[in-house]
Amino acid sequence: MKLVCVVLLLLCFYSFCNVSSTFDAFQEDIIDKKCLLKKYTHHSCNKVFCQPWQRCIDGVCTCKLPYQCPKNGTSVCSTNGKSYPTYCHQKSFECLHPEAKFLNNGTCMAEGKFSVSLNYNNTHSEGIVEVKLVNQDKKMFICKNSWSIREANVACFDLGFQQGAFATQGRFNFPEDLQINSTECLHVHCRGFETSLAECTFTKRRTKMYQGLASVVCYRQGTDAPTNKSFQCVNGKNISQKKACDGVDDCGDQSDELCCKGCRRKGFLCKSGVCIPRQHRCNGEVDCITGEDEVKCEEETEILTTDMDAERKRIRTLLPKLSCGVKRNVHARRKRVVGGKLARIGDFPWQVAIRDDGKITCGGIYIGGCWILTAAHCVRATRIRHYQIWTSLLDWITPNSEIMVEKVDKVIVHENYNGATYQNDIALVKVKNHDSQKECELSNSIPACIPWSPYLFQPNDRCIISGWGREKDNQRVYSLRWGEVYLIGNCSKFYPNRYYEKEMECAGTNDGSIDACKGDSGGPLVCEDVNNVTYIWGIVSWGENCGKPEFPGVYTKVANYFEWISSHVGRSSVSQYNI
Ligand code: 4AZ
Repeated sequence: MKLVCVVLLLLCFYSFCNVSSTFDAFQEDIIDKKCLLKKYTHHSCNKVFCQPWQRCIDGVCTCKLPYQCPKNGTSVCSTNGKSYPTYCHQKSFECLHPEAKFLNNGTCMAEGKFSVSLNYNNTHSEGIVEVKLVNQDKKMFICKNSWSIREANVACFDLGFQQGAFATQGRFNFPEDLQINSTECLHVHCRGFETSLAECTFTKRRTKMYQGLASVVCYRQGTDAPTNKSFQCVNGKNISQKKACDGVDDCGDQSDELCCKGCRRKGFLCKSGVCIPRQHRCNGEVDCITGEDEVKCEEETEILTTDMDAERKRIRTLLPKLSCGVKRNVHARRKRVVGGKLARIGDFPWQVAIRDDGKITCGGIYIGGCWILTAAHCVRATRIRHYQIWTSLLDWITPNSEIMVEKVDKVIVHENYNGATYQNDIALVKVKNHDSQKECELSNSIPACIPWSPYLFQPNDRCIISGWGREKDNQRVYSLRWGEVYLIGNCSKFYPNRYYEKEMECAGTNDGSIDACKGDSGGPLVCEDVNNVTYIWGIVSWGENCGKPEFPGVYTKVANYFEWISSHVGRSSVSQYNI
């Protein structure tokens, strides 16, 4: 009997250990270790949207100059004593001069400043949080039940602790009289991007004292040592590994939420590998760069309050929007097909053909203005007089009436294009402007969007290729054809030593039946996001043979060339977001 008990106990213990070790494995598993090496933060626009007072340059959210803000709004006062015409103007000034924080909405008042202090402790870095609001004369406490790491981080930023909070609560001794007198406390809500508690929304609540008041311990360098159970934030703070990928920005720079393969209970996983708070799903503001947190929502949310978060959302709606990737006349959806299908007029309004001495040699993609994107191996700067750009072309044996023919003004081949390895197989073609008075545009054509982040689409996403290239059996094709392909990850296994992950993309089908081929080069591999906006994910570049499953088609990864493209055509004409 005794022996049985011991065995049972051992078994129990063993299975318990097993459970906890699989749990640990799970925790390890949801964090993408390779991604952590990139040190992404809330300023990494490959992963997140920039704030409206910032713009994305070279993958980093950079301060806008105040004049780049929308003019529309009401004035805001800053801690430097100056008034700004809008919240965006103040935040962009603060972005450049961090000491000038937000003070209050409206003009600056002589008296009634906002302040935060930590009390009932001997140190300046921890204590019970007390605030004085601008239009109230007495200091007040904050209700504990409204206090989370998000608010605690903002309070610590406000007090000058750049890594935010270490803990949302500490053990502090209240003076007795305080416990009896305080029947009111402030409820506070922050979004996490704030640099001062003054930007958060406060509401007055009656409280029962035993519910408690908010306190905080701000993080100081060297407060704790990293262990194998801790997660190191990009800002240097250590948090518990359990808090990474839970949708809550514990780090204060979001670095614990940007490299996730899955999210814990409180989080919602964006396709881009970012965990956002579950409450942000269907809240009327797009948080995932891929947009899926705001689709399939039951009802539209309407913002009624006039808090600073609502103001930030309003400023977002005022920023200039690019028009790209949206077709004018979308035909009714057709059944999925295997094998290339004939395109109809308006199906691929960004597709162009490049003619060289009367022969269609390559495809190209209209990106707006006078600009066509194509493969470097398709064009040479010395041959511009031989080229013509044909738009709206369907069949070159029996031309349709919509066709336009443009002459070429300029060819820009990527300076690091390597004809032997096909690295940087990308070029820009500028067509001649007919009317120098007007901005250049290609009538009947619609530009496709340039992806600004390599995280917009993922392996297995369904995308579309199109072109006048040859069939598998090398048969000539006279009409524009298209087919569905899937993005393929880990393509080095098909092309060892020839595939460059950062610069190239592979796409195809399991049986190889759909593929680009000779003559499709320079043409588009496009993918649609959740809002049916079309992005140019790849440019047809190379591949071993055509239609062989063991050799998928290789494309130039356009997202990698966002900066290169915008440096030539101008940032404002290619930035869909983050402008
Ligand atoms: C070519 O020769 C070519 N199967 C383009 C794409 C592919 C192969 C060859 C991909 O232009």
